[in-house]
Amino acid sequence: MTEFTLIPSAGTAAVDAPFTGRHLIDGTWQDSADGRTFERRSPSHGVLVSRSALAGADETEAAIAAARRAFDAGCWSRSSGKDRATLLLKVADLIDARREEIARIEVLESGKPIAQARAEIEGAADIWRYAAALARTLHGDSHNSLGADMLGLVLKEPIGVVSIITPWNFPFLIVSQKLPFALAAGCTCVVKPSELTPSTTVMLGEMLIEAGLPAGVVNIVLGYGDPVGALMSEHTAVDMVTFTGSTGVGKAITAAASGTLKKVALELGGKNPQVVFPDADLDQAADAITFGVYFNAGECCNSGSRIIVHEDIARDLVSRVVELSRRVPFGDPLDEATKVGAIISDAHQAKIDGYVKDAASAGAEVQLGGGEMEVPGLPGRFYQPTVVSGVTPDMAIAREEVFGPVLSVLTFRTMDEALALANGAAYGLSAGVWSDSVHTCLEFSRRVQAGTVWTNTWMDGFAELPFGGVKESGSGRELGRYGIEEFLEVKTVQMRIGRTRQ
Ligand code: TXE
Repeated sequence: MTEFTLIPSAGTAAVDAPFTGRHLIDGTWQDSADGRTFERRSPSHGVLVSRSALAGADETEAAIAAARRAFDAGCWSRSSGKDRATLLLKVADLIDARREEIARIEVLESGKPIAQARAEIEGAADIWRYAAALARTLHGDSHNSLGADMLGLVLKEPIGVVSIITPWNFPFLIVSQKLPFALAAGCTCVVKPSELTPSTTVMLGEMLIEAGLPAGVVNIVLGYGDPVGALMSEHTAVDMVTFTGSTGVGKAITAAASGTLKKVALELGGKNPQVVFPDADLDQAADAITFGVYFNAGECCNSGSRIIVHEDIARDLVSRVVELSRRVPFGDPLDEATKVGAIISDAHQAKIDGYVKDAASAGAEVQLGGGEMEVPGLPGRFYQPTVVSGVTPDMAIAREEVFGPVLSVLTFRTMDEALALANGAAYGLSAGVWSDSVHTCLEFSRRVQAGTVWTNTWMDGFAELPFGGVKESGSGRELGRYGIEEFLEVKTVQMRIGRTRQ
């Protein structure tokens, strides 16, 4: 038996011509003033996928100024919920119409499998539709029990100009967890996608223009954290920053934003525990654990990368997960059968490998994988499905986000021990519990420190349900009704009625 299931190159890597990305500033597509560009090569196929204009401070300033002018002019910020919803729905239809084109670029820039890219884009269109519905239901409160001659109004108003900074792991989905909600609220925006995956955000800009969005309401700048992201965080004309990415950069953004005390919403990393009790359905748990660790090659803030299993069933569970792991198809992201594609960059591959090697030298046992992997016919970077048992809480692999196809297994004896391990990490994004007992599931759910708890399931997602973390996983919530509340400011109006004196 071969050790892993490999999908060789389907031989269809070709990109007719690299995608050309320009900045969208005040309704027009622009190159950088100095003509500088940056390139992205496919992490799986090595081909040149895109060449994008590289923004400096001047382009970033221009984009922020355009967003400020548009907000203050009121063409969007004072428009009706109905008009906003109509536009968001048009964008959703355009996303559906261009799904294949977006998915292909997403695959080539990120290395993720085509079937997952399609699902991500379908999910994104659904979120645009959900945000459209929210735009029409925005309302505040009225208070008529303040006395006969007083009326209190609580208004919800758009917060203003929002900087949106996104990462490379779900480029189209993550911008769609922020931008439609900001727009539904009436905000104007400056968006910076990751320098590794800029192109599908540019496509989204094209769709916004086609749908009829007024100039300056959404501006897109392409480039690096320094200087673009940093300027978007500190600028006095920006009212809020929403960021998804690493905890380190989240802290840097918070520091940069503190000069103006602007609002910051952060969706950062996770070290998500899944606790498996002895009465769990082990077939179901093993299947979901395998999915949860390899989904998006583990390059996922919700990766279920830390299994905390009762010691009586640990051996059984690990052997089931190892067997399932051997059957997960790794390989060419353009092949329909592939479930796990390439790793985003050489540096990231080395980081993943470092965690596994360090754990092994500290006494953990590598039950499967633990190294780089060749996929026939592809020059890119792939990492083996990896299961590491005998992990202890002091090891870096148990505490830090690996962001790769690597599962760490720890064991426990009691609920208190399981919770101490689960809550022992600095992160608090999501957590899971596997048990047949509703009491066990509820007790764990109430005592675990996490923004989302999955019980007897892992990583379902719904536009209706809020998502975000506690502790070093960030602040604020995306999706659900909370997703739009983040972009709203509360204003209180107190009205004295009639001619009474105070
Ligand atoms: O993210 P960065 P990276 C985690 C994961 C991964 C690690 C590093 O553990 O291994 O982060 O990934 C912009 N001011 N996650 O290096 O650097 C940058 O240009 C403003 C978790 O790619 O955080 C990009 O657009 N912006 C995660 C975005 O920040 C700055 C998703 C994210 O890049 C900036 C991705 C600065 N000073 C990685 N520096 C999740 N939560 O899902 C960089 N940027």
